[in-house]
Amino acid sequence: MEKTFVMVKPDGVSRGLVGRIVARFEEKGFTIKDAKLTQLDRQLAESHYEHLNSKPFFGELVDFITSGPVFAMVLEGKDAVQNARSIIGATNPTDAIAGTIRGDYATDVASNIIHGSDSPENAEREIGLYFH
Ligand code: RTP
Repeated sequence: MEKTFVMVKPDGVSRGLVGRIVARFEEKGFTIKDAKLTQLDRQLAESHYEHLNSKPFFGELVDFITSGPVFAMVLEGKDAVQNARSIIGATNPTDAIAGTIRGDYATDVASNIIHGSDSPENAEREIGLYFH
């Protein structure tokens, strides 16, 4: 069984979507191995998104992700990384099909409700950043 890291971003938490989002992963067959509500400091946000630190939107991204609590989870299941990305939907909600979390709940790439690791290696890295 593979593990992945999934995080409801501040917009998803403030809109009261945590329960519905967790339910989608449970219904799909994932097991919750760990979870917590937490607020990111800038250092953790910059580490998490360091692959984007040359992008023009990096400052806004860090401001946004540290603007309120997030709900971080470790989920386990078969092909967990890929299956979670399928449930989450495309990064830009405009491209995310209905039935995915971003397709159903988001309209803007800068506030797209949820993060999911994009590879098993990054899942391991992100689980280490948030749960240690
Ligand atoms: P995430 O890491 O949040 O799951 O997103 P992702 O893999 O689907 O996409 P990634 O390329 O890693 O981008 C990380 C987050 O940066 C924000 N973003 N903003 N303003 C913009 O043009 C822009 N582009 C990306 C998104 O919130 C994206 O989820």
